[in-house]
Amino acid sequence: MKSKWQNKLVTVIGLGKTGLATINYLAKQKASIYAYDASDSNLPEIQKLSELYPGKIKFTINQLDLNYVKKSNLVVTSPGIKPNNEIIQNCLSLGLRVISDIQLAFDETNIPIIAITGTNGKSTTTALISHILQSANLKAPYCGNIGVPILDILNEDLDYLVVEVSSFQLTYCDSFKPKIAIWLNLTSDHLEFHENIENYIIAKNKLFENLTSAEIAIINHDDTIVKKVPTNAYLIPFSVKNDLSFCLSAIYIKNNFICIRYRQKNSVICNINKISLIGEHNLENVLSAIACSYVLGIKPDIIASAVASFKALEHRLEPVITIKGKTFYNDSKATNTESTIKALNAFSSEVKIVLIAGGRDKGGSLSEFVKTIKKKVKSVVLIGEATQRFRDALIDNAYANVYIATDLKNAIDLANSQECDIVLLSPACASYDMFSNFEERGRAFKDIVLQRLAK
Ligand code: UMA
Ligand code: ADP
Repeated sequence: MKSKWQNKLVTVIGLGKTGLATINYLAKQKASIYAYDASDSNLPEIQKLSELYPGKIKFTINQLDLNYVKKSNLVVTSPGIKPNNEIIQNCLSLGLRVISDIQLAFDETNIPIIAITGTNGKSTTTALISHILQSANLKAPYCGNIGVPILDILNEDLDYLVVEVSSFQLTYCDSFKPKIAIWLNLTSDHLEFHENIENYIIAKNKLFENLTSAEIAIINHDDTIVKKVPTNAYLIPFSVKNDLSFCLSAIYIKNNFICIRYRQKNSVICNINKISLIGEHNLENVLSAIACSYVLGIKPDIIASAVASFKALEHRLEPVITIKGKTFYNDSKATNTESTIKALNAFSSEVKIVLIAGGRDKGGSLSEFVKTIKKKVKSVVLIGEATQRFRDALIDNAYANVYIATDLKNAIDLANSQECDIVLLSPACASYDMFSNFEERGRAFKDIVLQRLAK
């Protein structure tokens, strides 16, 4: 059978996970590909693909060949390429459609999509929804920004695609219309990409702009920006703070029970003490995941037991080990101050916490961060490029218990030498000054703790 991609040329920008999955998907459908990357770090992978699809793939490194771009029917860009990048600007001025892999997948499939976005909590919520749906025997794998490119699993026979969607990917969407869209929260982040918070909000809004009353938007009623999202979707607000029983449809907590009301039907799902994840922030994730599963017809008892059996993802407030009364937590995924604040607030004020923070500074305001540290943290050990600014912010606000470490090993030793109940790695920073990503940082933390201390 002739593929609709036969005799079509697609330009793919970026040869990381997204670019490679896009090329593999399109080349399999007989498209011709022109691929470009500024660096040669994934050269072996693209060479392998070229051998797999002989004559189909042309690529250049660090030197864009505009002749190929001009002849292209479509441009698929990786999410890490900024909108003001000269290449993107060139493609747009040539009148080319520039889209993300998420938009391409949407164009290509009839599998219903559940899309999850937000500054924090996306991966946890995405994995939890997939876990609940799979507990109900549905084929609903997670994919997207969580680390599994959507195009890698598109050809499988599935009931749902549970897709974590970043603001970067949304920037390059035009007609994306999931069946259910979830927006968890919005705080200042990713300004290096969006330049200002207004652009960041515009990107998030794109998830909702094509929805009609036939689609569902599950949105955080407690977040002043999220609750104002312009959309025609059928709304299901969620709240961990307010009783929303007055709404036509909503999910909320009453007397410690999770209650849902959906199109006039009311159900109680479970007591919040049955949830395995800790912290109020995770309650937001759980409410949105329950609402999503409920509207898809999953029975409350199945939802309740799936929520109870779900384990925290690696690097998200992940308990590592308890040694001599001290529990070590790996929260390496906390790459902004907001998520570190949430992590600290997940513990009672009675426990003594030593916080290991720092890394590549994202430059945002530190005032709430410092306030929370003053309330909840016995001492702070700082690492990485952020050390000086974080130290100054703490000392200037009369918080003196600050230690400066030379590296992560030294930070763990300094933290371990103090009397406390919890040692929490929750950096509030990106990892790129010392590690290749947050996963490597989290694994290094766990390895050092287990090797040096757990003897
Ligand atoms: N590149 C260029 N020019 C540039 C920038 C990058 O050529 O100006 C090239 C790089 O040399 C590299 C490739 O582009 O070879 C990397 O592309 P990418 O940064 O888009 O990364 P991918 O490997 O395709 O991974 C992306 C997501 N990365 C980003 O959004 C930065 C992954 O999310 C996602 O898991 C993956 O697609 C699969 O969908 C990571 C992430 O950090 C975890 N996301 C951000 C976050 O969660 O905060 C949004
Ligand atoms: P994302 O995929 O959006 O980065 P994750 O689920 O991986 O989200 O969690 C990232 C970090 O954010 C974790 O360190 C966690 O402590 C924190 N976090 C998780 N859910 C929320 C939430 N709803 N609000 C604020 N912070 C959260």
